[in-house]
Amino acid sequence: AESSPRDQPARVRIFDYELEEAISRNELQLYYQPKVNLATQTISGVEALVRWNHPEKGMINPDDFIHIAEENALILPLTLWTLNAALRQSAFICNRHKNFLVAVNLSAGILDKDIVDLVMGAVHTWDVPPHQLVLEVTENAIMEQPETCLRTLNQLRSHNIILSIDDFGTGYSSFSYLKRLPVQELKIDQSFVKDMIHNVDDAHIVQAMLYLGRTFGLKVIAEGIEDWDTLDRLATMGCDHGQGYYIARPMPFEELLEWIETSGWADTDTPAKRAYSQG
Ligand code: G
Ligand code: MN
Repeated sequence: AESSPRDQPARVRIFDYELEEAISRNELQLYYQPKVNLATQTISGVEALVRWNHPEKGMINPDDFIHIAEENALILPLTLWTLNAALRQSAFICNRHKNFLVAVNLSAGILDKDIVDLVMGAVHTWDVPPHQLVLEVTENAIMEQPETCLRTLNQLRSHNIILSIDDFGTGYSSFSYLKRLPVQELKIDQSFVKDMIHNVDDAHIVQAMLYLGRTFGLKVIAEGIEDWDTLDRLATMGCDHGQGYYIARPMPFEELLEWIETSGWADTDTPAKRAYSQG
């Protein structure tokens, strides 16, 4: 592939050859962001988010390099690295806490049939029950090749993998496809959550998504919760699950272990240590 700078903000310019080396040089690192149950005040799992610890350019977020990986056939190795690292690190938590879910993002373009064996191989290798792995897929990824994706998602589902629609509400999917998707979770995109306290339209959209999710029997999770008011409003609206900076920022695995022990969000097996705090 041609090695040219992409449309990057001036701050970070990434070259595709660098990304190829990043995997072999072990420059990638996983950060974990907790997903919590707002109703029971417990941690329900984590979303694994890849970061690139670039030797000169510092810590780079996935938004700045995932699209390069997608354009350069690096997305499969990158995704497999992420999947395996996430399962390897969290396997013991999953085995200790049977309700703990580990989520990994799947990009467009890798939802073909080969991914099923790769995913099942990974859960076997790391001894994580398939029903504790969540794969997050965006609507747009699915809509690029709906028939292929549908077949693949059905196969993953037949192996008890949990499937989640990421960034829900921002894509181009039609309800006729949504109806056919074998998903268990719907993630309300953070763009609707961020201002829902002040923007009535956003609040109505969130409410409608909650209704839609409930009707289809899906677990609905709101992403991008950045303050107490939003968290409280969501809980009042009947949104049982949340994720966002107010609860916790993405963090390295060692910090996650400490967070599970010390945060107000109790682990999955013990009663809540304290009520919501406004601090
Ligand atoms: O779309 P997806 O669920 O994969 O998005 C996760 C991204 O959103 C991560 O990059 C994460 O750092 C970011 N994120 C998570 N919580 C918040 C939040 O509360 N506010 C903002 N602005 N970004 C968030
Ligand atoms: Mn996601």
